[in-house]
Amino acid sequence: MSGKGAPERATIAATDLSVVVLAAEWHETISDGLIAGSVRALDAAGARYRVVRVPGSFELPVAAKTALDAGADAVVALGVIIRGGTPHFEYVSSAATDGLTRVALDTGKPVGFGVLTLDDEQQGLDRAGLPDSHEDKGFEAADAALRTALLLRDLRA
Ligand code: DLZ
Repeated sequence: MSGKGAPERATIAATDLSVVVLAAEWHETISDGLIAGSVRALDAAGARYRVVRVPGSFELPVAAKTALDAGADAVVALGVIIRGGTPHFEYVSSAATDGLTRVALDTGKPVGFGVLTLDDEQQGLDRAGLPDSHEDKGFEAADAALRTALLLRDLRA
């Protein structure tokens, strides 16, 4: 997937939303960039949030479910999974992706998807919202979570 075609978006106001940012501990530089991008989006919208580290991307779904069941309006799930020489990449990527999708559907609450599945570290540095990056996937994931939370509220009204 390329990042081309992403829409231009105006700033939103989400001062009454409470968000949990979950970030896997693997690949720290990229992961820190993703967290900073998410925080930029949440601060810009005025949302309340906390950032919680989880051991790895495999643990993101259960942490997301727990945070949403405990009352969060939305979760932003951040992870960095880099392909290695074994099939582990596919298992962790699928578990994170399928698990987070299931959590969103089971809870009826948004999960911003900021899990990068990469062939190498450079692809992550290019997408991590760092000074030399050309994409900011952490910001995009948080922005999508907030917009979806507001959209779902509107649909339920
Ligand atoms: C084991 C593992 C490996 C090999 N690679 C990654 C990775 O690139 N990114 C990531 O977020 N987590 C990785 N993990 C850890 C798993 O997600 C998980 O934490 C462990 O298998 C323990 O359940």
